[in-house]
Amino acid sequence: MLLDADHAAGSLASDVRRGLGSAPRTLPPKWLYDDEGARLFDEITRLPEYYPTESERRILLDAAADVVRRSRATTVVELGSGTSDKTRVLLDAFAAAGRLERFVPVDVAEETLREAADMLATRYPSAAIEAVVADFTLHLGHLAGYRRKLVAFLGGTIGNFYVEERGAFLGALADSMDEGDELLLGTDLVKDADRLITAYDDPGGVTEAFVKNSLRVLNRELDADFDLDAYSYVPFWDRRMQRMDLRLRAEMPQHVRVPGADLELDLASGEEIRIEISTKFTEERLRAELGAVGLTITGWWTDGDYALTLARK
Ligand code: AVJ
Repeated sequence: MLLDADHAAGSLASDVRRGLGSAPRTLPPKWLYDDEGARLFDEITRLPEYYPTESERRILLDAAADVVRRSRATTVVELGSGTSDKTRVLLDAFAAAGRLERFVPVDVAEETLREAADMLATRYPSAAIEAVVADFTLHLGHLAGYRRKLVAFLGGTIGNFYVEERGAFLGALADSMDEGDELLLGTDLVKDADRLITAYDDPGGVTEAFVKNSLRVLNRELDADFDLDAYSYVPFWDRRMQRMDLRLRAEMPQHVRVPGADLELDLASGEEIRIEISTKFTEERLRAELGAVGLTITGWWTDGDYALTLARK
């Protein structure tokens, strides 16, 4: 199942029309990850202030053998696999137990996926590597064909969904699972607001550049004329919703043309566009949300900052 460039461009235009044309103005975060965005995010993961990547890596190293012991899966599916860097720890553990029959990395970035698939085929010669180019927010149904699977969704990406999207996503994911199939989910945890804000507002401004790059994507892909210097970066902790809320604020009135989305915008001085949210979880909330779609927690590993959850249908 391959997505072509037109499909991607079409959904950018409609996402932008829907998101920027509504109040409050928003933009779906998946459009943050063009080549430059992916490079900036990679830089974020190496910032000392941004703890989640390193936390998850350490937890996974610690827990991988345990995950395999508790799991019944012989197929591992990874949503948003990218280079499958961290996943190798998990795959190594499955392979060491003689349980890795198949690995299915799913990602929108076709080139990255091809390179990863070649590397993985060499590393796990006895496993079938079946890369799928797909937007996992739209095409979960395809996964239903895989039996005895563990679906890994790492990196805390689930935190980017709005609460109703998250419910729909988890519901669709559970629908694609058989009885006994499992989910391995990486989530960042609720913690002290200062640490959260620092993680999303590094002094070197890498996160700000990453968030502002979204406007550059619109300028390039949709011929928009956003003046990046007219916006300031406004990250804050939304205590009620338990999420980081990352916005850009127009510091003076802006008239913006977005011909590729057939849209013109008038932003008032001080008006904000929400670019990304990053929801933080508690064990209770995860238990409730997973339980609501028929998934039961069977494993929980944490360093207090970040958690890996294993859940079974
Ligand atoms: C890749 C979605 C997990 O929410 O922490 C990092 C993205 N945005 N800094 C996150 C991100 C700004 C990141 N995720």
